[in-house]
Amino acid sequence: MSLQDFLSSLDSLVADASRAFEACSDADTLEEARVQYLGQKSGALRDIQKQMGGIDPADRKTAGMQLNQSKTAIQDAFNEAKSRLGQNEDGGIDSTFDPSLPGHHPVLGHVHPITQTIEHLMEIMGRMGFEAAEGPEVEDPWHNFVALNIPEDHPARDPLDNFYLATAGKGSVPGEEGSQLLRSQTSTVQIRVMEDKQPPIRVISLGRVYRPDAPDATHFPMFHQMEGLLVDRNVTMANLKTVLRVFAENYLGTDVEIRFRPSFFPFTEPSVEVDFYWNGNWVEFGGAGMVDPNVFEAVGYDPDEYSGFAFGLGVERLCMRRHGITDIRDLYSGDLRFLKQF
Ligand code: FA5
Repeated sequence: MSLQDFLSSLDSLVADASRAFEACSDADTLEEARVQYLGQKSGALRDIQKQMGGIDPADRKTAGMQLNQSKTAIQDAFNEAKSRLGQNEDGGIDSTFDPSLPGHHPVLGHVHPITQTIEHLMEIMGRMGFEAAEGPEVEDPWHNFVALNIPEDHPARDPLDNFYLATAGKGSVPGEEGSQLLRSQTSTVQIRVMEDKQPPIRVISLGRVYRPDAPDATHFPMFHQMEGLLVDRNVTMANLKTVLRVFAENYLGTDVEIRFRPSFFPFTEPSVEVDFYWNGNWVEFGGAGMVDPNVFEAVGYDPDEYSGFAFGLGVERLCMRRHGITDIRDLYSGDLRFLKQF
């Protein structure tokens, strides 16, 4: 055989073998291809090698060198195909995979404890037939004060006790018509619901409220309330007390002690404040009462026909007692070591 023929059969063998290895899609066919081209006994490379004896001795050195190069090229093509199929040269699993290493646990965030609390409260109230309603956080004085029977000169409307938004022109005077503020209570949603719907009504509304309160262990300038409103015929204070008690026992446990204290809110009459007992102290967690007839009139309901109760509870304080959190500021510190516990 001439050197020329020998070299060109090597070239075509390298090309054929590379193509064959590339086409393999699993370990078995790759192994068959390996035997076909690189097999020690009857592989194609071996067959060509056997023809070395027929080559002019002067050309044998060149032929031998080319044979070695071709063998390396075929071997490389095989290795490449093998690693593509996820195996190493030993036929085992990819050598970069170490099954003894600990598993990879991506750090996933989770739902904030206050959001978890909101979902839990909605679920408990939902079982008592209360549907969720929503209202905006940026409000007008009508919904935050006027319709709630809070008169012009009431201290609750003081610009120092509210976050009024800076507005130009009409409404630039805080508290006047056209001005806007971050709602200071979710009672605004009572008005929006009653403006929209006729009784019977049984809603809750959970959301953020804002007050320029100095932060301490139980106060934060932004916090959440759960408002409740039930309007129907012949609603009584006993209904209100029962709903709040059932709610508290469901959320805080049947052994929770709660008490109702007489209080005053412009939009309820009579009014109460509700406390739970915790670590030797009574802690206020909400206000409540029978809807004031003036509020019914503001939304166009007949106060002689309908009666109702309303309540507004502090979501943070409920969450704190349930989870044993003693400082509200921890909830908003953004400290992951704290938040990860929930
Ligand atoms: C009200 O906001 C009334 N709207 C509640 C109400 C609704 C009364 C319906 C009658 C009928 P008060 O200002 O007391 O009430 O707030 C209610 C609850 O919000 C408090 O009991 C407390 O749990 C929570 N709260 C008040 N201020 C803060 C604050 N700065 N940080 C955290 N929680 C607060």
